[in-house]
Amino acid sequence: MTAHGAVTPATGHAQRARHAAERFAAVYGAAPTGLWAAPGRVNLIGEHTDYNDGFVMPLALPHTTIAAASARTDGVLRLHSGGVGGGIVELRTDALRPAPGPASEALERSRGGAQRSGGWAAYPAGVVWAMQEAGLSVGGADLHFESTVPTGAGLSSSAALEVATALALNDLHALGQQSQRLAQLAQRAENAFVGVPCGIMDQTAAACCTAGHALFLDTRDLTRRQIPFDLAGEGLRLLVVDTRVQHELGDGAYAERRAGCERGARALGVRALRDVPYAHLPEVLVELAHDPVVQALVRHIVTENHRVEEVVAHLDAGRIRAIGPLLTAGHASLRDDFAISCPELDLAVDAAREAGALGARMTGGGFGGSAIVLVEEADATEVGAAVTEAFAAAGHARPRIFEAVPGAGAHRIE
Ligand code: GAF
Repeated sequence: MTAHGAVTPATGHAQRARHAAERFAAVYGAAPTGLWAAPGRVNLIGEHTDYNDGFVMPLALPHTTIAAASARTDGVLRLHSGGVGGGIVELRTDALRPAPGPASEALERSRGGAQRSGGWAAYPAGVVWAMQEAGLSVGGADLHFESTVPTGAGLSSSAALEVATALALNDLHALGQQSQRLAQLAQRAENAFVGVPCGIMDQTAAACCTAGHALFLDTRDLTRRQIPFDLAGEGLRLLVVDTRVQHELGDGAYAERRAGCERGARALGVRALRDVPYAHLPEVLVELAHDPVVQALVRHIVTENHRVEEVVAHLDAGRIRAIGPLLTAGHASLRDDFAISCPELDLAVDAAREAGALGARMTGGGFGGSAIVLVEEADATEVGAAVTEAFAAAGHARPRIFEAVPGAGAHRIE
């Protein structure tokens, strides 16, 4: 892929860890107690189903956020990022307060306006707040972050930051929480402290994925199954096309879709849209004919849950190639019914398909961000080139294209 699209370097983990430790020492004046990493993700199938109690199937990227950290016992939380300028953000753990509105406002309020910084620090600060709210004692910490997860690309850089923080604090303060519980605390931080009404998929992916697998998650009861996803062994590649159209979950459109789904569930008298059987979809759509917007949202969620189940069945039977058309159908549903695609995502999918991809779809929250493309290994370079050329011809910024190899979930590095 090097000839046609920039490949984001996701390798050099040991080198990055060493660098993070050195930067921590330079910032805080002593070596960190440990280093933890949490990955970004792509979602193979099951989009916007996680706040409808439905099914999702993310896989971890090799791109990670590394947290170098040491415990403190004086109630002080210090945060520093290698990727964002602005120095150390210093907060008191007992003064953290959730607030509605954008992350930066919540953070500003929680620290009494003492220092200014971007909104990024609200994510780790929110994790500390969520842990304390859950009765866990976090006496303070010094944290330094380094990340290779692209931001604003729909690849869950926020969840990687939250989960790296959660895992570091869990170990440093011996909190004894399991990975799924850490994911829930991270989601709570994002929902209540940062103010983004996301589901549980991204944090669970960051905390619980395993290398070589896609994670089949039932977001209602949080049962998980690791499904082998050996692309290389099958002679396949999964490409990620970052359109460079920045996506932003906090801008209202995500919350609007979520509210629409909840309206649909209420109208149908079910707890969540997950409870609408696929077989009943025709009658359900007639019942919702008076509200075409909600009708389309419901159609997406019900068919998408069904697509996840079909993908699982194919993967269980060893038919990886057969999932291609389901990915493409998922994109059409997100574009036409859920209305969260954009011209760049549609072009990435169409150009990849025309160049011979087995299937392609947008991944993540939508309104920009990234697409995934399932392709024969032998066609990968050509398909990547076709997408890049189509973007150039349409006058779009050059996309960043790289390969997704299912990586490990959050773990301690040393
Ligand atoms: C974003 C959210 F954070 C997830 O919870 C999920 O809803 C996803 O969009 C759409 O599937 O990544």
